[in-house]
Amino acid sequence: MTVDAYLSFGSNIAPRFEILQCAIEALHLLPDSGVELVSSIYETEAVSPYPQADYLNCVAHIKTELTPEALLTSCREIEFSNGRPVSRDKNAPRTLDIDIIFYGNQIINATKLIVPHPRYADRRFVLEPLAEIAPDYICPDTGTSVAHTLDQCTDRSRVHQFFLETV
Ligand code: PH2
Ligand code: MG
Ligand code: MG
Repeated sequence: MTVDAYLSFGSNIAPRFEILQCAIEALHLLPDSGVELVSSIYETEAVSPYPQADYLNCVAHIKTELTPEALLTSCREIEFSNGRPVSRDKNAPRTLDIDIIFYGNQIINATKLIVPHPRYADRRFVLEPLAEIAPDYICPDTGTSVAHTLDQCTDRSRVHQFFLETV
């Protein structure tokens, strides 16, 4: 069975841009999966209890035959091969974080994996790139569209499209 899954990528440790590029390249090598669309990259203010560097964030739409658990394992492998420490403080800066936002219309409440992501609707850094590539996608937990969820989002932290400076 092929499932549409949406993944969120974030990095706020240098070299942020190259790390996201590597992660998207690795995504193309996922077994039994294909990359459908990748959003623009956004520079975003860290949502954090204490100040930390701005993130780069993006979202990808894949079609996959991997189970949610296998997809999570593959995402962890991509995180680790991009320098993510095995354990660290929950709110610490990160070289690479990959979160499964949606896995088809499935609602998963396992110890290791909660999907839809428990905080996606409160995070502009997830919703802006998601709305760029999938505004009409129906969020399986609420039955409303991504565009509407973004419209209702009260997170006012800074999110804007990131362009590389050209010389
Ligand atoms: N990830 C977090 C916590 N805060 N803030 C931004 N802007 N972008 C993120 O990816 C992010 C965050 C936890 O995973
Ligand atoms: Mg995260
Ligand atoms: Mg994560």
